[in-house]
Amino acid sequence: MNENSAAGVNTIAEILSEPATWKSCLEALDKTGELKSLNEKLLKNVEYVFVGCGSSFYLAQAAAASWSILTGEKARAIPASEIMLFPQLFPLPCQPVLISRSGYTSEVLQVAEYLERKLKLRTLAITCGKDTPFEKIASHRIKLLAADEKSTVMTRSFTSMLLALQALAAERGQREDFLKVLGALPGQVAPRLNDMQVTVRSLVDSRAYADYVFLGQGPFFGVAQESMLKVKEMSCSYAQCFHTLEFRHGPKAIVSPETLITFIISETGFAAEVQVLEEIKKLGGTTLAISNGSNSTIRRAADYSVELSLDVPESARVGASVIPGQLLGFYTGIKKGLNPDEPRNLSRVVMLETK
Ligand code: F1P
Repeated sequence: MNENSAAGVNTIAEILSEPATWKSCLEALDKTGELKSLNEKLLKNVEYVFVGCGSSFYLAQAAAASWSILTGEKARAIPASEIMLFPQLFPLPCQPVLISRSGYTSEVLQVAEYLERKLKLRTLAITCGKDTPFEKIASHRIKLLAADEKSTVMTRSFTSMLLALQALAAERGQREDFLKVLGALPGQVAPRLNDMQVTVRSLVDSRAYADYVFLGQGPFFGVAQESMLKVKEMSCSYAQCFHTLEFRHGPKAIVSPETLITFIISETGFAAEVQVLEEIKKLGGTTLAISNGSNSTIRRAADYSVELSLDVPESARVGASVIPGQLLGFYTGIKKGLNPDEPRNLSRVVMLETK
């Protein structure tokens, strides 16, 4: 950080640029018609396997759940390292979708080589990088250059690549309605950003937390994972993630007022997830509810609440649901005197030495 730039100046700008970035990425994809032609080239009636590392693996989890919901086809997410170390676990036949913001991550490149050269699979690569080895290995590619970040941590690249994969799923599932909804999303989310910032800043300013838990189900589990990673990366805090109802099965033993438990509440699982929220509040945890709408139970059980208030179907809200977690990691890092633009111990890309 040079002496005259404030800590986190790049990261906060990148977070607040998300709606505009989604708009330009989705419009570029629509203009070229590349998703339509890509959809015709990709395999049909096989399982889709989404692959990535770090944030890109959590993006893979959210994308896989979205894919099954939007297309009715089987899909799963696997970290690139699992394919490297346990190739026998890789499901065949399948259509691999490899995710890498940089296009330089060694594990993803190794997997791309293995799938293309050894298994003769035609992989799809989605990246925000320009002229990368990644795009040269893959048979098909989606490039979102406008979504790349200066910062180490992924924020707008995560949500933009997720929305692009959801748009591809909508193409595959012949969901013209969903494509329209994605196009309207930036205009709905932009006016909500200020309220999100006010709520998250008041939460961060109100007290220090000893640790953090993030809970989600379905496509929101990948969002909970990514929110957990943002808090870890940008504020060097201890954070965990579970499927919401899984939290009852042991992990809730850690609940205390110093623990901030964030519920990323779906519509599909609303009643069951809000029940857990009530139980955790009764155990004395400090709770943050991120939902599209609220009700008396949430208002009673959530110490803090972010209501997205988006007039879009549940699947279209998955990307926007990660923004409060991005802001939480950012403002917690700033409060701890850290610089989210240059997180401790991290680099923008994990490139391993070849032995
Ligand atoms: C993704 C990644 C990030 C992590 C850090 C290092 O790499 O592992 O998840 O936060 O920035 O890179 P990529 O393959 O998506 O470029």
